[in-house]
Amino acid sequence: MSVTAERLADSFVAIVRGIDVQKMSEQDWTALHRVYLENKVLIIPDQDLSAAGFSGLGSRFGNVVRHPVGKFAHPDYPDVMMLSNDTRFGKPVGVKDAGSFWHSDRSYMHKTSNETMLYSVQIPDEGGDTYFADLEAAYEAFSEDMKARIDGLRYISHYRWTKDRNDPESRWSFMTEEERDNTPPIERPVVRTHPETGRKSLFVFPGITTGVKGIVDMETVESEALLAELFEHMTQERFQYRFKWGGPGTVLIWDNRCVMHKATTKQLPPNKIRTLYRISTLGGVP
Ligand SMILES: O=C(O)CCC(=O)C(=O)O
Ligand SMILES: [Fe+2]
Repeated sequence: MSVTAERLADSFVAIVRGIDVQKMSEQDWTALHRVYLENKVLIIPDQDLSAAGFSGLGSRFGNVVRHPVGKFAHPDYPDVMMLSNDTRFGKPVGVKDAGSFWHSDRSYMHKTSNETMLYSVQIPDEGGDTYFADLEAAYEAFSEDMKARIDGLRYISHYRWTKDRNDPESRWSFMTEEERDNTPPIERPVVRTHPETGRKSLFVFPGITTGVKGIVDMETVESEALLAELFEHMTQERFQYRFKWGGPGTVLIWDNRCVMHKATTKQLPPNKIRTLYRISTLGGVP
């Protein structure tokens, strides 16, 4: 096979062709891994995967880690989580909205996630796009003064869905006591150095930190002002890419260490059915 990657945005995102992810030689894998680190988000269309095959792709990247909420695991392959707004025998097929706000997966867990990958099973004619933002580009765009100000700062992150825990869509409403205990508030660096590329990126996320305690050892007023400034900066369109799925059979892989992402499934009308498989690999402690 000959792997080709075409860059789709200024600083990140590539579409990869010429590869069958289930039949990669060592050489193909090396090429794929290199373009992944260079582009941070890969789109690989025209794949034909079962949940087992998809799980196998995850294992090439690292140790597949199950989602801290177990309710929507694939019935036969629990490493694979179901994202879906479909129902079967009156029961939801998967989690309806896996995060219609800017975040990085498992950033609230002691060990975060390196890769997350999705595989499209059913895609509506419109809606359900996935947004990405390049947080290395966002960090690099700061002045040297701002970089000096934020380097070394830490913040408190906490796994949560909305401010309102009684909201029926809130994760708090369907997490078990044990799952809640496993997701306590946690300290994180505002700037993270990528363990494989050595590049720095912002590692604080608008959707995960809102309502949480803020920056460690900083007055609340100052912390809130700084977070608001960071969030405004990093959510500018110039750092973003909007991915339109187009149809089934596409693998999407992103690097949680240097990009954030956002689903748009909160706005998806119930007649627009969207079903995907999801896998995440275990990362280190930032
Ligand atoms: O549904 C999407 O577009 C993205 C969902 C998401 O945030 C995730 O799977 O981690
Ligand atoms: Fe996510």
